[in-house]
Amino acid sequence: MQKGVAVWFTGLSGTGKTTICRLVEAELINYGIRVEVLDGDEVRKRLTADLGFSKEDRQKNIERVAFVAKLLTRNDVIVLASFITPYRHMRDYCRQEISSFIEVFVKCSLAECIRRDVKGLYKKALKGEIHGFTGISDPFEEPENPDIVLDTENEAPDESAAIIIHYLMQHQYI
Ligand code: GGZ
Repeated sequence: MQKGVAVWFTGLSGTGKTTICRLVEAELINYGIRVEVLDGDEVRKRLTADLGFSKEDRQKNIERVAFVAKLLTRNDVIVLASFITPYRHMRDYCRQEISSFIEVFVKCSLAECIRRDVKGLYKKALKGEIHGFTGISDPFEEPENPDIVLDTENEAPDESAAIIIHYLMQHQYI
């Protein structure tokens, strides 16, 4: 048995949201659980390709994804959503829309994200080549009361994934 829930990973670019989601997904598939990943990078190429990174567009992006997550979770799919979701009001909106919702703060210092800079986006943002980049020239409001905090500066991705799996088991979603 499984119970639908949206596990919503929020955090800066480069904190490890996508990596952790994919590890959790693989583990759940192993257990024979129905799971879908909604990831910013992929969703923005398809469902929200018309949107940019202004506050309004980010809001629309999250609203559309929350709608999809709501449909899936009410059909008892486990949804792993990985979006920066930089504003508190956006995350509160998701919590209201999706009746079963777990907020996961993927925590990592800006300095470490800049050091990692996997996609070279921070370098560009720091040079002013990308405007409104979260953490550099756009805000990220840290969650005040997340259900789970993953400290990816000090945890390996598989440890973070194990925390999520443990939480889902403990709360009888899986
Ligand atoms: C933040 C940006 C930006 C700007 C492009 N600001 O590390 P990534 O590359 O793969 O993840 C980031 C992704 C963020 O999309 P989201 O849908 O998660 O954002 S939001 O929740 O705010 O709607 C990053 C890339 O897109 N990216 N430009 N200006 N991230």
